[in-house]
Amino acid sequence: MGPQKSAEVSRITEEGDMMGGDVSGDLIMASGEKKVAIVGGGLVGALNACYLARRGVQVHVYEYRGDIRQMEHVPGRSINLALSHRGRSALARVGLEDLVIQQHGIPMYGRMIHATDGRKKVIPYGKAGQCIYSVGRRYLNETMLSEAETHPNVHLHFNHKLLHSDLKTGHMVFESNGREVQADADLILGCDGAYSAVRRQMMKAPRFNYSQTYIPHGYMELCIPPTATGQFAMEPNYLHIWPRGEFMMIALPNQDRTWTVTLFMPFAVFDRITTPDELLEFFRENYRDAIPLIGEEKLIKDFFSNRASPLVSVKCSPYHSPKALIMGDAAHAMVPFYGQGMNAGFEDCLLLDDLLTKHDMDLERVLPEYTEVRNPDAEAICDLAMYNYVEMRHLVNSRAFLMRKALDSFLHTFFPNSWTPLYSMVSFTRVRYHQAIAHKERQDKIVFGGVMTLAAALAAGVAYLAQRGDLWRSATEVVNEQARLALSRLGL
Ligand code: FAD
Ligand code: EGO
Repeated sequence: MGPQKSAEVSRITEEGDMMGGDVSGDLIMASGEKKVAIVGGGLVGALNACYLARRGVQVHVYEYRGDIRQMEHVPGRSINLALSHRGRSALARVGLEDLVIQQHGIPMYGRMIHATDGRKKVIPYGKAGQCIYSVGRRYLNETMLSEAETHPNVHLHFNHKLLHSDLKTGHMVFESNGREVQADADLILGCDGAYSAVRRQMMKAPRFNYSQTYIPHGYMELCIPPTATGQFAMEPNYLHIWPRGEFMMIALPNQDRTWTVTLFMPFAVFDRITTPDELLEFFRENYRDAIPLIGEEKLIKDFFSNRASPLVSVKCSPYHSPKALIMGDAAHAMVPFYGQGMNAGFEDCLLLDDLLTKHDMDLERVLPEYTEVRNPDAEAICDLAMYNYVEMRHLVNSRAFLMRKALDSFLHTFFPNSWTPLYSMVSFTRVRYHQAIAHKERQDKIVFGGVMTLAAALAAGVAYLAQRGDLWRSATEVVNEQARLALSRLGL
């Protein structure tokens, strides 16, 4: 039996032990002899290991890569991410929130919008002090792996690539350093990312729904170094956005006072930029103020030594097989235009933990309920992310972007209890994603209703004034006067 960290955990395992004798279903993971295999030791797999460790089961994590804690350079995906309320809540339950937020995270209190002419404007997120955090992917992953490893019932197997699996028996075949390694588990948690091998196996089962979409945009990460005096080159406590319609660029701050800049563009546009001159020309036109921050030489060097990466959105269901469950990107990869992929994956871990408690680890109940509860929310956030991708491309300049966000925050300050921007509901609450969409649709109806009511009131007013001839005359005089003034201002 593994260590028991809290009263809550020991209660669960004790109940499990008591039940172990008289409940026959072998999918009840009552004792410490039961084995959970986590495929993938990325963000969601590592957090899941922390969660499962506390239940006293044997946890085996199989990760394709080597141990990132021993690596000098970690190849792969985005360097930093925006961590918001859902992700924080999930870290908090395993005692990691402070380590990540206080020791490492950089608060971002709003977006700083960069116009083409270099002017900048801030629009705060939600209420004063509300913020999201920029965190390093590597720091986060290493912190969770190290926490998981403090439990003697957790075993990390690096350089293990899942090749084959049988999701009915729990049998797995890995490739490790050129050798084939076999393993068995009572439960396989597929946390192996957007190109999941566990999901590929699930797809072979009948009645499995699957859809994937590659968007025309790819992304490339660039870097803004610290200034000569070692400071942040831009105001650090904001998420910087350069909205340019088809070309979007954002920057998030890092602990070492650098910025990770992410450029989103259609692959076709990336492909058109083939020489340093073309690149500088493109930046002068769209991101002039970023050139001195990155540095011309560094911009050229980084752009041409990098290549754009694709962005994929994946929806599927169900998430479970008799002995397996897919979580995180494996179940719901999304385009990154809401900053929620990791947050949603972390919230997955919270839900699984809740259901394991609710059903005393009876997997025959937990797994179907997990699919039933999570699927509508996962698909909702995939949709929201895709919707933002479409909407942000339509906001061709920073003015349009500012207007949209300013209207939302204006309504929020005047009606703090009845008007919550969708971005706030997604980022600062744990309102279920599909309910956040429903709430927004209700709000839109109210606003539309409000506009219509106002129009009706105006029409009624006009009709009333029309009846009272004298008032009508004075009213038309005022209108005429205003019209003359407006025309004279326009020089007509
Ligand atoms: P991954 O992090 O991909 O981990 C999967 C792991 O499984 C990897 O370690 C991999 O090596 C391993 N693996 C794969 N195949 C196998 C195999 N066959 N056998 C064994 N191991 C295997 N989310 C946010 O919340 N906020 C953001 O600001 C944000 N920004 C993003 C920006 C970009 C450009 C992108 C692309 C994504 C962003 N995301 C963001 C989303 C976030 O990166 C993902 O949602 C998150 O990484 C998902 O975690 P995961 O553990 O499910 O998958
Ligand atoms: C009108 C204006 C409608 C990720 C703006 C919708 C996303 C969308 C990629 C930001 C913030 C964390 C992000 C806002 C919108 C991260 C995010 C947003 C990007 C791009 C991102 C916002 C990493 C969309 N949050 N967000 O409201 O500030 O609004 F710009 Cl390209």
